[in-house]
Amino acid sequence: MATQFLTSTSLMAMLFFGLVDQDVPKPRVELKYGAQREGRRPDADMAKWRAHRLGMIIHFGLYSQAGGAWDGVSYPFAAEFIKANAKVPDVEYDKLLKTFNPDRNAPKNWASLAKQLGAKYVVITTKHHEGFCLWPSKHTDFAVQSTPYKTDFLGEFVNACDEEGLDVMLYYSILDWHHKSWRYSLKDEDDHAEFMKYWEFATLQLEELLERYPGVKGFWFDGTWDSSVKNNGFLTYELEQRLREIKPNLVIGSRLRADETGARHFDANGQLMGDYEQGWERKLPISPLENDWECVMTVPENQWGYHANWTGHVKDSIELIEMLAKCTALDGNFVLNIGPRGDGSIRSEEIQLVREIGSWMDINGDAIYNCGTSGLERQDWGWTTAREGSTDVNAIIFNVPVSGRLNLQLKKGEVIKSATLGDKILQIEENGDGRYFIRIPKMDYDTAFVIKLQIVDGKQTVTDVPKI
Ligand code: FHN
Repeated sequence: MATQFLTSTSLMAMLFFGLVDQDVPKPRVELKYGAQREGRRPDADMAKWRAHRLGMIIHFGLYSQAGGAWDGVSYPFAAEFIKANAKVPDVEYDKLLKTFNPDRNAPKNWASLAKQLGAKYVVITTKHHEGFCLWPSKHTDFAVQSTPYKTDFLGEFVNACDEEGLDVMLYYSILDWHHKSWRYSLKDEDDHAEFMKYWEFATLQLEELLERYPGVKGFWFDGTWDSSVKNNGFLTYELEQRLREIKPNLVIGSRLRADETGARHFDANGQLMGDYEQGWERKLPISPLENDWECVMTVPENQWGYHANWTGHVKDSIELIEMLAKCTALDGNFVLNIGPRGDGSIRSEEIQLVREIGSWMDINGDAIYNCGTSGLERQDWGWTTAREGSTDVNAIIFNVPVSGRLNLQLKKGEVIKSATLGDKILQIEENGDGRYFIRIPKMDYDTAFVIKLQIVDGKQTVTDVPKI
């Protein structure tokens, strides 16, 4: 009796202090449609995607003509949702086909803009939730061939990106407001049969995209949150397998996938499905992640497509540059969204931001491309990045301390050999236990800047270090 009492008391104590949950490993779930791999994908195509660090995503479709308004009423919620926001009937919405005629130079202009940004890859909405396709699809008329533009807008953009040396990823929304067989949930057998027709259509379209644009690097899926998709994880598994059969080196994020338990992105055993974590929409993690990941970011609040009337906070270039530095420091990619107008032109605010970020990247790109976490302790003056296999560190400074001293904590056994800002050699003060102060010149800094730190093993002889 006493033993029993003690046992249940200690069990209660364990439950109270949360020990049971932490210490007892959860039983592994046997999954047929879960993750296909543990850890990061190690091949060259994935390494290239990872090394890019900066990308651009473009939201363009019929909705771009409406600019967030319908019948003279402006809707503040996401402009690309105008059909849903304004409850526009199909027959009215489909009239936008008749006026879709962007500038013929738009594909080249956008590719050149992405290049100016310093992006290494571009994601473009081949079909957003509205269902309109930017390529002449054999499988639907709700596509560019039915518009005055007529020719293959997507193909022209893919070619323009090739000419600029940019990798292309194709955004494809599984959710489709236009296709009559799309279902949000499958309530009965009829729904099921219809949804299978939709899935066949989407599969054919994706195969068509790969056939038409064989050089694309990957797919960027969206609109997979409804129960019709997430409760049928095997469909997403089979689709991913099919695409990889056609092109094995494709990069595909985690948004497509659900497993048979309905878990999305990460399967029921906590393993990432797909090649990188794609859930970082308009937010960033707080520390480096074990898996690859990518953040997509809007300039205003939650507007992806063109909205004529931005409201709320609009990000400036330094805010976006800091997000880019933070993504790199935390081992992720940063992708900036642009929402061109229906005529293919881009608003001046976005062009200005691209120029400012691009100019910063021209000078400081070495601290971003091919870089990732430095493994150093976070400091409140900014972010540190490093190339894989190198102990040298880029300190990217966003908040200049009034003291003129940057605090830095190295890893055990390491010492700073030099600290440079452009061609200036900076003074270093050692404080013991791997703690350092680096003196930065007093001047007006108008943007973030990078100090290069040469870091060596403490056993090496350190010479020529200017001490205070
Ligand atoms: O609903 C879409 C939205 O319009 C936009 O395309 C973003 C991009 O990540 N994805 C969806 C919301 O998660």
